[in-house]
Amino acid sequence: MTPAVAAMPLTDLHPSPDDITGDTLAGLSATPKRLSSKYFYDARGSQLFEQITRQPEYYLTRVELALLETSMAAISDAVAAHAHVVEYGSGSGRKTQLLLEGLASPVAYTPIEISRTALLASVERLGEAFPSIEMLPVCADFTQPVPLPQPEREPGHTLVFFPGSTLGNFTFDDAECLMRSMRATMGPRGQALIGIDLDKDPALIEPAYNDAAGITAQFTLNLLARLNRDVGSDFDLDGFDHSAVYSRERGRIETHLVSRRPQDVHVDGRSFHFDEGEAMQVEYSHKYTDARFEALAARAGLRVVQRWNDPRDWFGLRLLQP
Ligand code: AVJ
Repeated sequence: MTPAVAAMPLTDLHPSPDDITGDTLAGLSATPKRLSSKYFYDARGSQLFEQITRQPEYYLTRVELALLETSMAAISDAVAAHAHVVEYGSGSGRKTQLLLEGLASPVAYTPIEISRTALLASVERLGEAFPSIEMLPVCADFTQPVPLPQPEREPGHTLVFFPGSTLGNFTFDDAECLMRSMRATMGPRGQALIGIDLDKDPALIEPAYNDAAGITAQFTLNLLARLNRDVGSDFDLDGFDHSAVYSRERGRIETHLVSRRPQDVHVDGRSFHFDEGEAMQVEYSHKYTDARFEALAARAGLRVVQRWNDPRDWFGLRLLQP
């Protein structure tokens, strides 16, 4: 019996197989070909991502968790009490635990997460740890408009929590669009706490996306396994290589799946040809300078009111307001 989950009102807006098929066909028809990184996160993908966060080369999660811990008192001072915390792409909820512990009496917690398995597991754990905080899980693609559940108790304001440098997975234009929708979610008196990976020596960044144990390669290739299952495509997982390269010019890791030989892939009755060496774009992970991040926020109508960095300036937390 799992009463905590059974009692929880899950809002389920998980993308339909038709949505995923449509996105896949559009991406394979584009030049160069691309697939959306949001589909990395099925149950297995979320698990592999958790494994990535424990690889020695993947500094992001470790550094952000430590930064959250050391800056929590200051964050708590800067964030109004009785918040409704809304988290985009909550994953396992490890960072949420620290935030909900540190904030002054949050009223409700709404995680918006595309992986139903990861969502239910995290909210069950958090519900037990924080019995006085109302848990309002939403399974959804947070890039689409999401109707927010209303907490039973009136919150003081909304705090959008967007850690992990997940923002970095979006192009500048898409990130602006997403931050605009966050501004709408938080309202005129709301706030957002956003985690960003900072620009640094590529010799530190590239290994984080090319771990020696090969977990990131498995994570990238799992996208093809997931599509084979959910849209009935016939990608050969042995036919592609993971490639992640840092572009200094664009300030981002560019991840591709590179075709090892000439081959054809079939999706929904259509055929797509890959040349040997053809690279299909599957993920960006942008790294930010303060100037670049502030320009982005400004375009979305938000301003940075406080900033916290770890001692080496590898990772940052930014508090934003309309
Ligand atoms: C989801 C943004 C935290 O881009 O660093 C990790 C996803 N991809 N390794 C990132 C990811 C490859 C990750 N975030």
